[in-house]
Amino acid sequence: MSTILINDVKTTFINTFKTEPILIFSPGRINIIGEHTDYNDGFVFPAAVDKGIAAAMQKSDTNISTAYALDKDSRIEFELDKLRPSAEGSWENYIFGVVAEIQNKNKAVGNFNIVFKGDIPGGAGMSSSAALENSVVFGLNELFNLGLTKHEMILISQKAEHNYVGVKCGIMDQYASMFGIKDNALLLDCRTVESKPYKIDFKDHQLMLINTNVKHSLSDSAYNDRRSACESIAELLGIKALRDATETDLEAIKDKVLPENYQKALYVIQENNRAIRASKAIEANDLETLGTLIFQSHNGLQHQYKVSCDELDFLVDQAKANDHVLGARMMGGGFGGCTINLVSKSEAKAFGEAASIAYKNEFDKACSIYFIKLSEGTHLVK
Ligand code: GAF
Repeated sequence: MSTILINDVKTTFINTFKTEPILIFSPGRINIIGEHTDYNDGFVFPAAVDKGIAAAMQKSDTNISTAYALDKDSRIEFELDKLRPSAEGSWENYIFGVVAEIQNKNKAVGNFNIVFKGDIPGGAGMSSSAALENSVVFGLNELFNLGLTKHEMILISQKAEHNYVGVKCGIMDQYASMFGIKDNALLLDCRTVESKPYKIDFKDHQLMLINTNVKHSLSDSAYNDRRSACESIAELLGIKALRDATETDLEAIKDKVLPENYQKALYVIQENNRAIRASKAIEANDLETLGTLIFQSHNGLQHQYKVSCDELDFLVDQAKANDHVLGARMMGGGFGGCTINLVSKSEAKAFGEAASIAYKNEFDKACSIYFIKLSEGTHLVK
């Protein structure tokens, strides 16, 4: 967690609202494997990181609430009884959505002020949105003694995303951001919404992210389309979610579904299995197998689920061509953002530099390298 971020939001809050705020840090996340499995009730393997959103919040004694996005230097005032979604893509939807979903649970939220700032670049696929939603619900729970459990809070954040942002996301991002444990990744069962922590110490290997610094448009609608394709195949199979299907089940209805949707469902079933196998590989300290599963995950996301893009594929190809990288894949919703790489510690810097040069030559733009630390979930900063 960056103390600079915390100090920035605190100072701005005090200068603007002339009162002492509570301070919250809410992290973004990585995901080792298990992509697009969460809304299929499947398994994912995320971890909270040391980058995220810092928020300063306090009750307001006026009839107006104010939200101040310090990164964008953008401020908005709003009335709590008149909340509705702003235009698509507006940052305030994350805040309005959380407040509205708390109200829907018949919990009384009073007026409040918030200043927030983050160090996850938008579109990186590291869940800056879940981090923001969680910071707001966590802060409001504190300020107004709402008595919400962390599980209730993440469901509020998820609904905010569904109903105010318009992305029918699963629960992975909100869960990882809220429940993160330092130095651990969480094997999360998205049906029970319970997780098992795995201490991550890859000895002479480490995880490294490379951000393509691109986010292709239409990613939200493509995401929602994928989700409904999965749901309709589950319905056809007569099961609650694709998590309950085997490849044999799917084979039996192959001629009843479009070939592209068959491939998508097959990807989900296989990826769910990969997430479980990856947890076993980590338990056995078998990094070769983990790396192979990670490469296979990308292959499925690229060719079967079709949520990758040229920039991501290029970076994964760079990883494949480098003997010091055991696995690499796109991470998050797709169509841009980061690759996650399992790379030898001694060669990580050199690989990052070589991939950056190659990327610049190919696309005439820069990628960014992040070395992350697995960190604690959403918390108050004293
Ligand atoms: C996005 C969503 F928000 C998650 O719920 C998850 O589906 C992910 O894409 C893909 O695994 O981050």
